[in-house]
Amino acid sequence: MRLSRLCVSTFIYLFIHLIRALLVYKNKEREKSSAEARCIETAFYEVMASRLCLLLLILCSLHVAQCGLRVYNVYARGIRPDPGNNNGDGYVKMSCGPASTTTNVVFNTPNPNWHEELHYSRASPGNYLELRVYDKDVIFDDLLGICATNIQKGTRKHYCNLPTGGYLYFTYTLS
Ligand SMILES: [Ca+2]
Ligand SMILES: [Ca+2]
Repeated sequence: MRLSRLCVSTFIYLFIHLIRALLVYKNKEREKSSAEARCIETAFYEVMASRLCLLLLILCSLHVAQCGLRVYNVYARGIRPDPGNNNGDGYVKMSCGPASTTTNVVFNTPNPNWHEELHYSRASPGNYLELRVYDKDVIFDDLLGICATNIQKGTRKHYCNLPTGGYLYFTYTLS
């Protein structure tokens, strides 16, 4: 919310300066000769270019500042989706607040690595992060376990023991 207000304030600031520069240019143009007007026009465009550079820099810094929550390096070891079957077809549903994502299915392995990430720019400390591990099947997928935590600032590694066997590992960063 604070960053959004800053962004709006930045746009208002730049807009006011743009209008002011335009008015100054128009007034000067009326008063001066054509040669002088060209100089003013050049100066005007230089000022506008510098303002645009400033705007781009601010937008880039806002984008970096809003990275929020990132969940990554998600993998499992030793999952056992069916009795007597050590290989699984695992995938993970990750969610935090309104943000959610589902990984691809990694077929026929008890040790899947998932490369998908969950991003949530509005996350804050204490938010509930949940990862559900499934085994893909023909009709009904099996829920192998749920791994959940209330997120805290910084980078943290987590793992959970899955009830059907094996472990789920993941890392998250909350900035
Ligand atoms: Ca199964
Ligand atoms: Ca399966």
